Amino acid sequence: MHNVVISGTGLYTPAQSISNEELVASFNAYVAQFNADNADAIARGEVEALGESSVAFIEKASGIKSRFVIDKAGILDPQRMVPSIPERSNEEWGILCEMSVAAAKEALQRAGKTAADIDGVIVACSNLQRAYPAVAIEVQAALGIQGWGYDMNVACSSATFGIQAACNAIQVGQAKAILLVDPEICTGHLNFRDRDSHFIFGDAATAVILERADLATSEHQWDVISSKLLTHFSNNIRNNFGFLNRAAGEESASNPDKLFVQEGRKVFKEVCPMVAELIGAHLAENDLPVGDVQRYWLHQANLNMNLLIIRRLLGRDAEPHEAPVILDTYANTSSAGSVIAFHKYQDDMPKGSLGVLSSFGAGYSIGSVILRRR
Ligand code: CO8
Repeated sequence: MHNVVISGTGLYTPAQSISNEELVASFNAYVAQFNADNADAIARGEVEALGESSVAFIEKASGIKSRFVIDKAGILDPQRMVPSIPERSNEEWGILCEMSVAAAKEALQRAGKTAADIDGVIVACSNLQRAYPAVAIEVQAALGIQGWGYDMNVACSSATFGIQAACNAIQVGQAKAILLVDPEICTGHLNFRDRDSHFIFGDAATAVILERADLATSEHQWDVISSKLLTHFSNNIRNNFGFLNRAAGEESASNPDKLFVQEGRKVFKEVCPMVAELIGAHLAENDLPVGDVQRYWLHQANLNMNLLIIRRLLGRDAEPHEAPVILDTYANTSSAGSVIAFHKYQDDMPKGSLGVLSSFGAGYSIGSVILRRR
């Protein structure tokens, strides 16, 4: 069995960003129009008036202040409230591929590797642009990587599950180095007319180079000590978009459940203890006291969730450097979130430092990866 290291990470951040103030102004313009258009029906009690969104609520309930997006204008247009991302010809690289390549180039550069060193590409994310060919094979072609590529989806936990898949292939000698990318256009499957969730997500892509420890040369190496995964079925976060929608009739196709839907409170209550328990058990299995971990790069869905998870783990509040926050400016970028935190908050840590990268989300799915700086 070969030892595996993460030797480089990369990040693609879209150029445009939407503040809570801008998002709420657009949402409330939509609400005013809806309530005016339906005034009579609302007065008769046939239609429920929509309530306004609020900047103060969003920040208090989630910790999110802004989010990066691929297309700001389409989202903020109260007549549209959907990003405008024109279809590309089959001869052009797709947008998920483009984001992946941008993140991958930084990861390769930090790892001191070129495309020729990579044996396989895994694209792991919440929503894929198409059924086939795999986005991973497109990324492979765009970067000139030999070997193989495949796509996988474990919602917000796609990155940690992808890390375990890459580790497995490297450990048994099927690959020397693997590029894992997590391109997330969450705004493409978010219902911006839903007050409960319109503020939650943003767009980004991350990349991770995993390779055999004895071949790694970069200054940014982290031993993958162990990974632990858990899934537990729940209907509390769903997206029923799929290839059978057109077979189910028009009524089904127009159901909002073809976009992201959740029971946010239930998710909060159920997932936090599961995550704290899994990370605690994972560290114990590896004879590592919780107090030895210098940093937790947690999934970035909700600030209050992360504070609670750390409190359960440590028995006290986290110092800011122990559980870095990026969701204030990125919002929830699904599988990219914990990797963005890792990418931005790792270089200050001395050799020997211990950290845990953890994801959690739909499924439910939870991943924990224990890392030590080399
Ligand atoms: N403005 C003002 N008021 C609001 C708003 C708003 N925008 N939204 C809701 N309210 C109101 C509610 O109507 C409610 O009013 P009332 O008490 O009268 O009924 C009140 O505020 C409180 O609402 P909630 O109880 O819902 O508020 P919470 O404090 O629970 O906060 C959160 C809501 C932020 C959603 C919180 O529950 C949360 O973060 N939960 C966990 C979410 C989470 O982590 N989900 C994971 C999903 S991501 C994933 O796994 C993969 C998805 C793949 C990507 C999908 C991309 C689109």
